[in-house]
Amino acid sequence: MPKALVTGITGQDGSYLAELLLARGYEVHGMIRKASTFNTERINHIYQDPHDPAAKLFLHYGDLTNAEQLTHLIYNVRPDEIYHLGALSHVKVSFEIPEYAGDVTGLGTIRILEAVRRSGVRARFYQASSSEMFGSAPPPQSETSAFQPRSPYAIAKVYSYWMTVNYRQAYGLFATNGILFNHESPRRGETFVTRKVTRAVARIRAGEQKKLFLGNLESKRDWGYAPEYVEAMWTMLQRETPDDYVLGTGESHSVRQLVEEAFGYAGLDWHDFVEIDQGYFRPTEVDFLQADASKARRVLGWSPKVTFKELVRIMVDADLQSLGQAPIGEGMRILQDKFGDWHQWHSGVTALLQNNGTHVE
Ligand code: NAP
Ligand code: F7E
Repeated sequence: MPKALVTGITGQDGSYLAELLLARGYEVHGMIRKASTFNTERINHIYQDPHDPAAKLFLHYGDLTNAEQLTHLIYNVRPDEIYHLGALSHVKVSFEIPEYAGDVTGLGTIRILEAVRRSGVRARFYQASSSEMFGSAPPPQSETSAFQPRSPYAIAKVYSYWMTVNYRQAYGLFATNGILFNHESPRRGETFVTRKVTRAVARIRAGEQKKLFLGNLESKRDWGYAPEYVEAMWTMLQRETPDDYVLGTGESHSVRQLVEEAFGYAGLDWHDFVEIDQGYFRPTEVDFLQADASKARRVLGWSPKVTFKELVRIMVDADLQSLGQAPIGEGMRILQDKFGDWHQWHSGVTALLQNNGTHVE
């Protein structure tokens, strides 16, 4: 049975990836942080009592700032694959706590790579690189575009990107960068703009919120559907040789278009609800991201199915449902059409896997 170690397992991507790995017969080890409140909401549904002899998911306390613990974990688990997804992932927050962003999102990666090298564990390594690294590079951005990062987060990711390349070249590690453009889902953190908007739409429709305060409406992003991206992470580590790949839809839209689409879907006029708060603007913004993912299409056979409009509908419907409101319904239909089994629609990747003939439970 292959063994995987996932950092950031409690995050959006980590939770979808853990489902996928369990469904593919892996023993999954996840690193979680000690918090005084519960931070395992996204993985509670796959949690297994470790006393159960059939248990395949194991959680370990740790932190990306703690090299000793990371080394201990890698040496003891001896994973075949490491998916390094843990990070301070919020760009705006990285401006507020830049040193911490560098420590976790930058140095956290070298702590893992060093643990792998020193332990002699022959694990394949996936680094969660980001389209934010392209910063002000002109669109469309591909693997050959120059990095022009515009935030402490992006700079820390550039450091991690090059460390991953360096360990591949210097020590022959199977180390791969997935350079992922924005990917979203009903499990997206509530302060990222897509989820902030779709959640507000649902709350306004339910009479629980009156206004939505946003920052820059003009920046453009290439937004895709997260469960499709974690599938490609796995595919990257199954290749014969390590390499770096851009993942994105190739479609780009402004935050303004996102707002129009989400409110419009719910039958609301966004002008009645949205106000601009300068506090949400960033000291330096990334204006225009649009992926050229032709390499991933050619080499990995990966092409995403969910479009921007569909993504917004999936997320608005999910947020309505989570408030106990009736979904408008398009989002559910999209998941059913594209992935089958609409009963599992909120889980997304569960539906994806069932479509492939495997089961999570
Ligand atoms: P996310 O939902 O914010 O999850 C981040 C994960 O990292 C959480 O599990 C978090 O744990 C963990 N973490 C944060 N600080 C940590 C620390 N000091 N020690 C250990 N774990 C820590 O992020 P995501 O959207 O799933 O993204 C996954 C990865 O891909 C991140 O590295 C992100 O930067 C990168 N990425 C994301 C996108 C995207 O559009 N989603 C695109 C490109 C790259 P807690 O739950 O305890 O906070
Ligand atoms: O911002 C604008 C904001 O925070 C998107 C992370 O997963 O993707 C994510 O980073 C855009 C920016 O994501 C608000 O200024 C306007 O232009 O949702 P976001 P991000 O910064 O693109 C990349 C690929 C990652 O790697 C990151 O980890 O929306 N915007 N008003 C706003 N953004 C937020 N958060 N909140 C607002 O009120």
